[in-house]
Amino acid sequence: RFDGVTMAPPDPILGVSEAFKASTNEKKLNLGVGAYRTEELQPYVLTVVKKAENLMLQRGENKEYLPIEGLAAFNQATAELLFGADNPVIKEQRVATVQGLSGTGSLRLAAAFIERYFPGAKALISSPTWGNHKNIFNDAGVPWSEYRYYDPKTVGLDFEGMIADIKAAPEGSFVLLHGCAHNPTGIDPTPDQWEKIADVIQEKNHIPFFDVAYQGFASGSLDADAASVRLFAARGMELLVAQSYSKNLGLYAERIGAINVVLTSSDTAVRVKSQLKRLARPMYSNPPIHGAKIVANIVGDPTLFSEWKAEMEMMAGRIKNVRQKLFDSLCAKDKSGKDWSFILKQIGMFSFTGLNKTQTENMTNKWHVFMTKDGRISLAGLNLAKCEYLSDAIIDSYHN
Ligand code: PLP
Ligand code: TYF
Repeated sequence: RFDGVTMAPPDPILGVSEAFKASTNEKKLNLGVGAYRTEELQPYVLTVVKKAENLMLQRGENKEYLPIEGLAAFNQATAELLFGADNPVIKEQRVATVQGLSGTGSLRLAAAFIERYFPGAKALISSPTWGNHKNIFNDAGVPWSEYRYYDPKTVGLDFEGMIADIKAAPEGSFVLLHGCAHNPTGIDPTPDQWEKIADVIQEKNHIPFFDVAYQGFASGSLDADAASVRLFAARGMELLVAQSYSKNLGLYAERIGAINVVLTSSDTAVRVKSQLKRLARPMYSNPPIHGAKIVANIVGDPTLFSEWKAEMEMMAGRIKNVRQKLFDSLCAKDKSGKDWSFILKQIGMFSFTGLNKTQTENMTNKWHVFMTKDGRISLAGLNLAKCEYLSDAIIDSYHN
């Protein structure tokens, strides 16, 4: 009776890792998935995470079910990291926070909430965006459309287009924004542009919906990377924020994150939280405890907290170093006069190279550089030693 089931297409990002594994070429380089690697190109478990896990073992912490909303100490810590502990939204208890199954699960829970309480409301997503955003809204039954974001001519932000499309959307749309380090482009609005985006969203009675997957990982500073979200919260707006600890704490497989809804009263926050729990219960009952305890233990201990910040700066710093080296190497080798400065202007673990589909195929087929077809490369999968090789591959692919 299952004979009619057709083959599902592979995930365009995770499929790249499969192709990489299958390659036998010794020069192969995996710049597909956004996962941090050391300078030796190995996965990295943060020292501070190991310390927190040891502490948990020593204390003999149990593995009883968490409540539906997750670990209370985690929920408190995660909202405070995002908004700052002395933010009025925290002080006035105007945030409904529910622990989610990392960024993806938190986005999905929020999408289910939108579908239930704002039926027919549209989500607006950037063009391009992280591929899973479309899947999430499709599966939740939330209609979506795109707003202009990337301008191929400048390899920068199409700010005019973005503003025009947000303005043209039906009132009360949910505008999905990347809090920092836009995936896949690495292009973020300036503080001034964020203010203007907030202006149009307010004008149109839209609801901002932030996806924060890289707090602290983009610039190395937790506060700097939360500036966009805080700017909106300071205007007294209602907004949603999905958080992930996959990148900034390297907890990819622990599935730890949260959904935060900022409301105008603590009373509404209590009711919204109760409905988020109602949606979570039939989907997965309650979230996993391990990652939540790691985060709560690290943030709750001043020594561990500062160790985390140092390791995060180290990771962000390594990515900035390869970014610089790749730029230097491209400038030194390329004789065409092409302006490569966009590489230095981009933020976070990704660089959008502007390579088209045929050119990315040349990258993979001829040079064994595995990357997504949209021209994105993950600098987290690059080390200083391979920058020259990569720049040869990019120059060859551009001019072929
Ligand atoms: N949103 C964006 C923009 C991402 O890049 C990612 C992946 O890192 C996520 C959400 C969610 O990832 P996870 O489900 O591992 O937290
Ligand atoms: O964009 C990336 O590479 C990361 C990791 O289904 C990722 O966000 C990619 C695909 C996916 C889940 C996570």
